[in-house]
Amino acid sequence: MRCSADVGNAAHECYSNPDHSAIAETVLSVFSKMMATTGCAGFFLSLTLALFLNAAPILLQGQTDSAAGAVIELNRVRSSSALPNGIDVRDGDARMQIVALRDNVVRIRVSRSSELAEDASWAVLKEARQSTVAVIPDNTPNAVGFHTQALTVSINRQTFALTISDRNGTVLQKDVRPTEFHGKSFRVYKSMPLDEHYFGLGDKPGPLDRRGQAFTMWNTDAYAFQESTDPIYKSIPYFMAFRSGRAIGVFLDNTWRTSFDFGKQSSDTYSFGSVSGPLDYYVFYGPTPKQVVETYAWLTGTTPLPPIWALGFQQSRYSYTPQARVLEVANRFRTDHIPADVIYLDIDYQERNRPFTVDRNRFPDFSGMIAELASENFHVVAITDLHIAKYPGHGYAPYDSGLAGDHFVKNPDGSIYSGDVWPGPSVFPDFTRAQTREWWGGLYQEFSKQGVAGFWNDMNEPAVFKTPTKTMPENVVHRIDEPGFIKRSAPHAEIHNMYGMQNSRATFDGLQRLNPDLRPFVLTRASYAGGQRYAATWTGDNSSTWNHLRLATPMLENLGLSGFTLSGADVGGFVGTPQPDLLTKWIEIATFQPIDRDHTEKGSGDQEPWVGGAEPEAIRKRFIEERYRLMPYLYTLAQEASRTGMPIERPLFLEFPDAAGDHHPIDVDPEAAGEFLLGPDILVAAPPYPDRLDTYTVEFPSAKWYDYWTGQVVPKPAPKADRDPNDPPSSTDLVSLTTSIHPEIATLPVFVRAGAILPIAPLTQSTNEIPQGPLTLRVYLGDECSGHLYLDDGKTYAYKTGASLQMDFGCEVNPSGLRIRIGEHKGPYPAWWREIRIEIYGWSPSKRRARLNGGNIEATMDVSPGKVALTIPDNGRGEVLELE
Ligand code: MIG
Repeated sequence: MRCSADVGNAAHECYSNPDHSAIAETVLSVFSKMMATTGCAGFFLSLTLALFLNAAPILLQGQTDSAAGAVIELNRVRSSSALPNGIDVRDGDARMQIVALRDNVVRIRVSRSSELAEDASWAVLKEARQSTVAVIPDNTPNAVGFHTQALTVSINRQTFALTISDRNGTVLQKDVRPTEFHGKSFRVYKSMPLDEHYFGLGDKPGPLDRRGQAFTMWNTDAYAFQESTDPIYKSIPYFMAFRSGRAIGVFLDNTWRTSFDFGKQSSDTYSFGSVSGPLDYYVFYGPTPKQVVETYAWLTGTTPLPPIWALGFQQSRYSYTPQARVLEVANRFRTDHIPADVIYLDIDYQERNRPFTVDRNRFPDFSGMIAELASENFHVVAITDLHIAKYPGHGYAPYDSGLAGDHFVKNPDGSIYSGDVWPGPSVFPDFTRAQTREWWGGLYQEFSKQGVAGFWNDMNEPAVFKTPTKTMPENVVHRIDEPGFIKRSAPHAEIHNMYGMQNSRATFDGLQRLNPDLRPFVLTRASYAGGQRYAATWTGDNSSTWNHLRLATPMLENLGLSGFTLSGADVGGFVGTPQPDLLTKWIEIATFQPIDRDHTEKGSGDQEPWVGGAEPEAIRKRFIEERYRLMPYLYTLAQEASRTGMPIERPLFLEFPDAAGDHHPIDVDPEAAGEFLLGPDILVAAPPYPDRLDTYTVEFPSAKWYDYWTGQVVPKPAPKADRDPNDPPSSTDLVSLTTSIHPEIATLPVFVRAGAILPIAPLTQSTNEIPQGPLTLRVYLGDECSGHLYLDDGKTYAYKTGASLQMDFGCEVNPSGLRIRIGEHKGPYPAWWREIRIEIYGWSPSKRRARLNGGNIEATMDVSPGKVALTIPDNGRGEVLELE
């Protein structure tokens, strides 16, 4: 085994470990590592595969399930029965049940035995799982199946191959090999068309498109992860396949160690499988990628509307201490007039790293400090790791009450499992018990009373020190005691990937109980599909390198497509100290990303926006200010995300699936690398390699865009004179607009879609401040235009009972001029403005005449090349402004 030292070590360990399932898992993990290791000779992979296929059943012997060890393939339909909402098909004991939840959503459950696995899920909402739609059975000599209004599902009688097509017969997904079970493990193989692209799987590093790579889902503390590191912190076994303008979603709802291969093992096949647990997956059809995003949100939920301060600038480090330093950093933002909303307390505020304690030496007046920060409009987010110090007999309440309530996970012999983490020997809450989550939530009472605004759940993979697996043994016993689930115990191997999700759920629910009026803010590192319902997330311990700045964009885009709409990467990088230019560029780009949090590790140099002198500080300040001006737009996006699951940061193909003539996702073009969208309207065209000073080309996903900073229309490029009509078209020939950028440290190219209306606020230093002055609407003329605004108190749940304000905006150009419609104030929440300043780009008046609601007005039109501006009153009843 020369391929990888890792593999050798793991194999060595597995033979000295007497636990059978652990051995099988290690073999599988070796297998998936092999699959993920580049540079391995293909023959060696197949050798390992063969080895695995033969070895696994033997290694699995001794498990209680009688089917363990058996190799089962589903390769012939022996019987089938139609269901009102689907079909049940058998091959011997093996069984496949497919039901339609909606016309465009099917759920596929396969079992080696006639019993299907328990119908319960940590990810998929009950209402979605229980939703049904009537289907029409199809029965031909070759196939059995059914169709809905949107999909045809057919299973070949001779081969058991499942094909899902749209109603025009376009194949969306197709088995290429029989589904197989080896003992408890299974794998499903689908055909992989040449022009299909794969997105999602959370924030796994690497290119946006997952094609050509293989991935393992096993939540891992991946300090200093790199572009090829897999797995990292989260497991989101969900992807979107996009081909020729059509998208499907595929979600494998299995919390065990799962793996996905997009053509790495075999270039015409993608596959997914697990070491154990149910074969239970959902396939859903768009056709647009947005519809797929919405359906995934229907299945697994959305990120709830966050407090607005979570969208402000956040400053963190490992760790700000003592108390005076925390205040000093916060004060510097105010004296330098750099807007900011949040400051973080990392583990060193605690006494000996014991969660839910405060080190009184370093923080002599903790609640006084919180109050002082609050008076300066700073919100404090405190870390509360899940590991509870094993510290009996000292009145450490989290340990004492957890022990009394039997809240900790156990070893197979019934003793409490203990592992070493920051506090030293620690015990771990059994978050899959509803009562344990309730107990955990109660631990926040004191901090919550003191006014700590948000909480940070780190290390919840869970990370454990002094063990080669970096986590707890896979046979540690968890208990599932949960409405909707059969009460039972479960090995860590089953719980591991959603342990962090349940940790953040316990935190979120607990905070809601403690403060029913306030929206909690929880930041989690580990999670599973559906975890977006409880927490925002960040991408973990990245590095202060230009390459990591580049990597953050596809990571956040894929997280967004995977349900996590509120996410960020440590700005400036966690590991190491960024050069001033790197920090500057990172702050520029992160200005347009959902969570904007500067964070760094212990021992690194300072990384606040002022580091490096007045010149870089001024640039960074300018960008952070821009984020605050954009707050109405950002918050409106967060509200949209909470309703529909639409990400805040979006790949181009999500908004423009047909951007290229051949309908490929233009994000994969080298000319679009580095680009992303903030919402539907703002295109950030960061350099593909942000450290390079070479001129680069920006490819636009549609024909007309404006420069965000100047308001000027992006000029059409001159046709290429040297273009030989016989040359095959390059990717940039397939799109209608490109531009050339000379990168500079002080600037970031940002563009606005023609037809957008952006709501902009006067600058504030924190989201607590009420903006003073008019709301600005920037109208970027297109064939038509529209925009939307959502506003509420930014903190409470009053919006749920109607206390919000929504407005729609529109415009039309007609022969006599331009007509701008400002919608009425929908909802009673009071606007902070009395006037609206309208800035129109891409239009010039002929008569400089303005009429408001049919009457002439006196407003002065401020006319400059390409821009017209005027201010009008907004009484909330809706306005029509006509300009000539
Ligand atoms: O083992 O709390 O990813 O953001 O600063 C390191 C200290 C523990 C890892 C987190 C990082 C945090 C750090 N934590």
